Amino acid sequence: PESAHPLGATHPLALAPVTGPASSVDGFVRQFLRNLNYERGVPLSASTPNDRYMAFAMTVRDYLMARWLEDQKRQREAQAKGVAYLSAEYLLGRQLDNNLLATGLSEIATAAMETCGIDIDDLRAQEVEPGLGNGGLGRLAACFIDSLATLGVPNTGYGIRYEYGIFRQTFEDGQQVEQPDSWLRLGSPWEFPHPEAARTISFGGHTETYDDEGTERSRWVPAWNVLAVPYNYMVPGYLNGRVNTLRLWSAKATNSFDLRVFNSGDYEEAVRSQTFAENISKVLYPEDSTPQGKELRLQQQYFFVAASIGDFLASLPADFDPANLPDRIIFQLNDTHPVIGVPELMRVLVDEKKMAWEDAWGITQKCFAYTCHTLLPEALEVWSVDLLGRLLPRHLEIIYRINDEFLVEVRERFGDDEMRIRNMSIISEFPDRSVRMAFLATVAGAKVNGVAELHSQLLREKVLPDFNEFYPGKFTNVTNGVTPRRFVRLSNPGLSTLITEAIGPGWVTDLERLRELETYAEDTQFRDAFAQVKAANKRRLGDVLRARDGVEISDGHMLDVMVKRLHEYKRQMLKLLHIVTEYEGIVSGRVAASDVQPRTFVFGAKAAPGYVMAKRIIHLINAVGSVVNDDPRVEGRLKVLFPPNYNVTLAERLIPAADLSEQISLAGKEASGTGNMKFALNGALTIGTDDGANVEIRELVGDDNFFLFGMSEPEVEALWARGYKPAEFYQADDGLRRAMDLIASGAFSGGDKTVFEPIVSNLLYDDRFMVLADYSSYIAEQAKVDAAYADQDAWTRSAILNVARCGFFSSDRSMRDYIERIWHTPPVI
Ligand code: B1N
Repeated sequence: PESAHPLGATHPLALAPVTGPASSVDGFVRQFLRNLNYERGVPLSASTPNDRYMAFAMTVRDYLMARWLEDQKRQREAQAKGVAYLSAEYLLGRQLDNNLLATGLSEIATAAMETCGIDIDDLRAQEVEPGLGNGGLGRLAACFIDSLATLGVPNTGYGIRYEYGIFRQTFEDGQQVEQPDSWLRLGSPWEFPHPEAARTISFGGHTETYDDEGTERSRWVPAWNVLAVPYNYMVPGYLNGRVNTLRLWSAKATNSFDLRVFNSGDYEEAVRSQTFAENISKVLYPEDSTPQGKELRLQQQYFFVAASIGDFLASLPADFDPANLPDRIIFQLNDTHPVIGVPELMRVLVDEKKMAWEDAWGITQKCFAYTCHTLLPEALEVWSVDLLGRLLPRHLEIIYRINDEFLVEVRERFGDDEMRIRNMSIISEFPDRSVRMAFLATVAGAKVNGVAELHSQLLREKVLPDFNEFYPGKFTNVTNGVTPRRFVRLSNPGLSTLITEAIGPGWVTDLERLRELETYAEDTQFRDAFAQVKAANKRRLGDVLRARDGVEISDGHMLDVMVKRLHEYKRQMLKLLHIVTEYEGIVSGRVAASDVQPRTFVFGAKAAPGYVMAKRIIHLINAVGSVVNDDPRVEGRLKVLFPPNYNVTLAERLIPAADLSEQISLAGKEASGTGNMKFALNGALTIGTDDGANVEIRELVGDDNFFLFGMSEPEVEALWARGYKPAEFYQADDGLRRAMDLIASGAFSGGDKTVFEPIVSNLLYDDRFMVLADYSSYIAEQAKVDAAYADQDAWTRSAILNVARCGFFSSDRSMRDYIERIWHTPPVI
């Protein structure tokens, strides 16, 4: 029986007020030593750094525990509507500092460790970040759950506990080599496994019909099962005592696998099938934007979505009427990866709860909403009917019926317009019969949103125009955001102090208040202080890069940073052509090195392991870097740094140190970008195209504080329509020709002309992302950047205005937009 007490015990001793350890240095030390002794089983004197990190993290955890238990209980009892965020990725970053911040314990904890002779920075360094995502999409999910906890909105984040997250990138001879990311090797203090709450997830088999007291019904007779074991993680709000839950599922073999040992006597086979089951949550697919349609990926998707939907339904009271589901839950689909949840909910309602199809469909259409994160056609997920039918035969039937009924409605509206029917069908026939998951999500979702204004507009007009016409009002925009807790308050303590001294601490949860900094942009003292923070951040970054990679950042250099996944549409090649152009100018003698504005170009980028062109580009960046960095003629005025294994932890040091943010995708290709927001909020100026959320950044900060270049999306379309011939741009621009020729000459490959030839010829004869077309405009704008940087004080003023005007990009604002336009889930106080 549930007691009134959050800790659940009816024993009189447990009825004392629920508190964590005492919020004092002594209280912290006591709990730390208790954890060290009783949880790690070691005395302080014999403890390892990992013991100390684990005990420390557990201590921070202990302060959150009572609130967490209270919130779980409250959310059960309040019966308020909540958000189930379904995401295959959560790129969380390190947890320790975030949890210290959320509890307000930093000072006490630091002092407590001092009394134990422990440097808290050594503990921080122990933590391996959970890299359970590829890039922007996964990091966005992490920002969103942080904001929901901070706003006090009931939310469970659902996802997969990959045993191996995004690979660790190393370079060998300048080329990317992937290493497994065994982030769990030393154990994680932040997770709570609940094997007793495991859910059984079925796959394969066939369907059959049966007579259910006069009604013909379908049912699924699956062939095999796996267990989904939930691991819970705390998601604390910022200084508000709220703790939501992130529930990640781990695959385990069911007993039926073990039973085979008895039945067949084939021990090896039994172990093999166990391994097979547990493979499902073994590794994150390292593809960003280009899913490969692999069977294991579909297994992962169904595995976590079925477990999550089942978990939510099981949390409802036994007498809950499923007709009321839309009053209690919204399942937010983070891209198409969880869309198999749509037929899953239908299956549960129709086959298991015996609901009429029409009723179940009405409910389902209210319980899901879909966020699209891309415009690239190759990124729109499709599953072959073959594969889907083999793995999830009942779900395929359900999808067919959804589609049949949908197409009947389309015919009613538009008549027998076969072209339109073909274009709108959830099932596509060519090249193979397959299910278009974005279409399924659009038909099922109460709302469909893009992630920036331009992206949402293109989604309506170019990607899903027929659907937009068919469902007026279904499409909406919610511009992405980033959490100011991690990406300003934690990552940029110097700037945070400066801001708080100027306008008070309220900005951390009300980021629009940064506007109050506008007047400070005119204040010389403030500008000096701001510039000093930037310089200090560069030194902090220098310390990190020296320790991790043995490289130095030169004093007085502009820090020009491009960090994001390596993809041709993002155009790291354009950045590289700029560097080669500068270098070529110096070595050809046309430009005196002393006339070059000193710059350090920093890249951070992982390439999908199977993306050959992306890996070649990484190789070329490294090759150019080693030549440029070692050439005495450059006099150290140009430097290229490419620290390997860019991740959240490195981002937190890099972004606050940057002067210039490179956001240079081909217009119409980057859905939003979120790195762009992080840089602007940390006082970097942007050089960027009119793409994704850059458009909104520029509108807010003003043209004078943004370096715009390149074709607009309509200009891109027009150039395609005219017929794009990149070689013409090569012929027409001397700088471009010299840069390309220098690469082709083997200057960066020890004279070998073959190594980078595929890059050069791809640009000359294909260039899908129009690097050459935007080159001259980019170079011209970079000259303006140099000129602007020469006036340090004016630059700093612009940087302050960037910070002051980008409060809009808080993920708190994104969450409020979702709540108002899509979810209708007010905070529960
Ligand atoms: O999602 C981010 C956006 O800011 C970026 O512009 C966008 O590129 C990114 C398949 C994706 N879109 N699609 C993916 C990731 C993994 C995968 O397996 C697709 N990531 C984005 C947040 O909205």
